[in-house]
Amino acid sequence: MTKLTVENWVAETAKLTMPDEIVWCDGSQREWTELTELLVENGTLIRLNPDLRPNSFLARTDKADVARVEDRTFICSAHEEDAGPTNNWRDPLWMKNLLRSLFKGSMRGRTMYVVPFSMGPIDSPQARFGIEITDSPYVVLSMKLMTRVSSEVLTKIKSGDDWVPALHSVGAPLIDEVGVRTPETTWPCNVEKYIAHFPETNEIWSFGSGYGGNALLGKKCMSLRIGSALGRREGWLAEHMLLVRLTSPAGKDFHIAAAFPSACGKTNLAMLRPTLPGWKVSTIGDDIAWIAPDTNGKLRAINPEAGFFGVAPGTGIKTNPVAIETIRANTLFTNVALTDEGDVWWEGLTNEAPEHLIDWTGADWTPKSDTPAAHPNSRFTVSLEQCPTIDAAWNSPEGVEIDAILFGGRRATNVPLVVEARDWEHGVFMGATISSEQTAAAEGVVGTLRRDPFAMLPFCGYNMADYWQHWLDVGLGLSAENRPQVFQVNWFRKGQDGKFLWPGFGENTRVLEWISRRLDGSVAASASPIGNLPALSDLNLEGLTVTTEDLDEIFRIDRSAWLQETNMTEAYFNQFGERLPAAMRGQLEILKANLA
Ligand code: GTP
Ligand code: SPV
Ligand code: MN
Repeated sequence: MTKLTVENWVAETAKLTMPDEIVWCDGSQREWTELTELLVENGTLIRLNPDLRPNSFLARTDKADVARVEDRTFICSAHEEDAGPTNNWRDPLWMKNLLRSLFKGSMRGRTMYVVPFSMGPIDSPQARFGIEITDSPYVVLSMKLMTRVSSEVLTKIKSGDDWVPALHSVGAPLIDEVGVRTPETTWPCNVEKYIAHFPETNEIWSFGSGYGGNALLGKKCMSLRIGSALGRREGWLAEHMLLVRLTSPAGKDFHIAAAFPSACGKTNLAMLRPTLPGWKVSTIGDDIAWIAPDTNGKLRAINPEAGFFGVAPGTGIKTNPVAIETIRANTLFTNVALTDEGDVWWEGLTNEAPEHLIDWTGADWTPKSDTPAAHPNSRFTVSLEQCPTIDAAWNSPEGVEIDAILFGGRRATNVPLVVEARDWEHGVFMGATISSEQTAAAEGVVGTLRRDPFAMLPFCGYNMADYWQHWLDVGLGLSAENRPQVFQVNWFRKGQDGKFLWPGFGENTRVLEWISRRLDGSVAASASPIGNLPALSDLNLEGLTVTTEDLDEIFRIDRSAWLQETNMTEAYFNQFGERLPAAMRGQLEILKANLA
């Protein structure tokens, strides 16, 4: 089979989608200026007050295009079992046929942009290249912030490097089949949406949405769904994880990767400002990590992204001062509120809301309004370089060696603040059994508890049970002393009054400190049915105002509730049939026996 060339693919796609014009992008400042001016002119972007927020813009989406659409996300492998019971599956040929009919003429009257990008530093052995074709200038701008867009990528591809074709259309042609023009809207999209992945041929086709993970195809589509399938074939891991360096007062470094479901605290932990004196956290990534065994026999990770697509609500000076500084300028905001001074606002930015705002839908808003001013999934898009705590290694081709892996989620009950896995197998079991209360990051009912194994439920490009086996294999391929230690954390446990028991944010340093002491072996832990727990006296609680009753509650293990949870886990595991790794069933039996 001859390799698809970029030129052929672009020509074929143009023939199918029929744009007015083709523009090859290079991620330059000139391109940024041209496209922002274009979008300000047609009303898609509002330029924020340059005195308050230089070179920054606000986009308001269509009210029905505000989050990832998991129901409309498909894994198209030849065999349905290879997508597994947690993914929506379609036959690849069937899906391609359907997509061809949808993409036919879908760019009429529009410009088709060709965006060459690298996930990872271009010279990294772990980097992967992609080309996104899109008819959305908003997507082009976002890709510039989120990835490394460069014509150097085209040169690399021409010299033979692999690449992922990623095709995107908002599905809103400006001219119909008979040549009649329709007026442009500020957020073109289509009610019919398809986010389709072909993991066996490394292709992505996305139709109908202009929002986030649906449209910025380097992110979830390539770096996680296609990436995870690639990683399985090639012996590495593509993960929904933040990546940080924790430095102790003595100057010892620990590299930590952490998987929490969408809107469960990755960006916040990645930018944590420690409340304990002498400790330091520096940011490498906030959403995705690519992890591979290195020549030292350890796991080494890079952040394939170059920007943050962060949740705005809840981001304030008290909770995340580092983010506030990061977004001071050169930021693209989506679905936040606009102040009368021409700046942005969202719930949690300040304690008190301004007297008057324009909300995310474009309507007048006052503190008396009964809807939020910013959409709960409103976001900021900004380059990693602007982060004041950015780590020196963020752009290094080699990445960093991982010392610890954390799993977490939003759990009002049951799951303690921190618990350590007994060993790798137990750690994989912890990852596989994560459940979390649904957030606004995806369409669906907020607050319902759902399983989100490894925080990868919406992002695993193949059968989840095979993914667990792959995790077992990768870890067991390392020597015991080289395996990262695994922990489960939960910042979200609530008391009887419905309030969070743990202050979270910067105070999470206290948990990181205990973890680092477990890593260097300077503190003991006590065995419990669910794993190793800290002695309260080993947690540094100096200066913290949490009551002893609340602390007890944060660590309380309710055996009957846990037994109930094991029954749910069993039912959950059963859907994977024969493909469930024996080690996972074994771990479940151990847990049951421990609880009995
Ligand atoms: P995605 O970008 O969707 O993958 O989300 P994320 O995992 O990066 O989540 P993020 O850090 O943006 O946090 C989501 C929400 O959780 C925000 O509203 C935060 O304010 C809130 N949050 C983060 N950390 C904590 C914490 O330690 N305690 C509490 N109570 N809330 C937190
Ligand atoms: C998530 O939902 O996990 C995100 C936002 O990081 S999106 O890019 O839209 O997927
Ligand atoms: Mn995410």
